[in-house]
Amino acid sequence: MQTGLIIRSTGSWYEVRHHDGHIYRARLKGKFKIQGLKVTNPIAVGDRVQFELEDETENTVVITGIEPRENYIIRKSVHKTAHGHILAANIDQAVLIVTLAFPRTSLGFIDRFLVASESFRIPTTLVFNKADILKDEALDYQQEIINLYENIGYPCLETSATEGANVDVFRNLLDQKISLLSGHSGVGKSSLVNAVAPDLQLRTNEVSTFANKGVHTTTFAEMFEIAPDTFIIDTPGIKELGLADMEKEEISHYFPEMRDRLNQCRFHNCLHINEPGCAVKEAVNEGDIAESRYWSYLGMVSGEDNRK
Ligand SMILES: Nc1nc2c(ncn2[C@@H]2O[C@H](COP(=O)(O)OP(=O)(O)OP(=O)(O)O)[C@@H](O)[C@H]2O)c(=O)[nH]1
Ligand SMILES: [Mg+2]
Ligand SMILES: [Zn+2]
Repeated sequence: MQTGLIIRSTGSWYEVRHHDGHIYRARLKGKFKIQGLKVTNPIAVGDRVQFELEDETENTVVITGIEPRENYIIRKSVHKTAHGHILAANIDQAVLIVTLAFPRTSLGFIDRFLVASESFRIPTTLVFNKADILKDEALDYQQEIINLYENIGYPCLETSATEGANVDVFRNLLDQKISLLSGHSGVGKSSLVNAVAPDLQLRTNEVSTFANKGVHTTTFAEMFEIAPDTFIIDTPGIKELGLADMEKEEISHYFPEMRDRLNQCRFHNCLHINEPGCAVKEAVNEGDIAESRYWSYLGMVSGEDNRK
């Protein structure tokens, strides 16, 4: 028996990477069910599996078992609503690439992403790219935003892919990890990856073209090894992560600065909207919770779709 990492999935076939780097085509052995989780796909990209060699000349193996997952991103299945679809598993971190201009990433979008990654228990770093095109005031504003998120506990990094600024820090951030790379189209995801892994150039461009064709992208994630044991998942369908069936009461638990104050609210089921004795609202009034974060929160509680 051998063990490996699922790096690609097409639904019926998988690609599994053995520790020595060899990649096999893999399929599941007969009936394969994971206890207690209603999903349409039992195995996803990022899963660590056990397998047995099936046919050496054909390079095929049979997956016989799966290791417990540290985390996973799940979506409601398009076909069976009672089931979920696992997009990726065992993600060490999410890296959200943003630009405050050209194109503008809104704070609402950042906050939605952070709430989703909190809910999936995936630590997240914010990368502010295109630092080279920001002038004085815009740079000051960016610094304010960075302070805001660092105070909450999210590491932030300013980069310029074109000028090579902090590209080495970005490389270290990814080193020996499985990272979910996300961000709006045009923020510079491919440029940053190409800056740290020039050999991969062609491949990342291919990802983009593939992505633009749509259809399969939301369903099947792909993982790229950009350096030894360093993987990125660059799958357009999971850029937004989504707030999978979150209850209203749950949302503030995924704002760390609100979570810290929840037990100080007068009512245990406080939604922090207009209840008396609300510690969250008080903190907003005192300036201890950023107004922009509170606005994002209200938008999410009211079910507003803020994907811009
Ligand atoms: N000035 C400046 N331009 C950048 C920087 N990074 C990327 N760009 C430019 O921004 C444009 C988009 O970059 P991409 O790397 O293709 O963006 P992407 O996030 O991969 O976009 P999608 O693949 O569509 O999701 C390209 O013209 C890049 O040259 C940067 O740091 N500074
Ligand atoms: Mg790209
Ligand atoms: Zn409250």
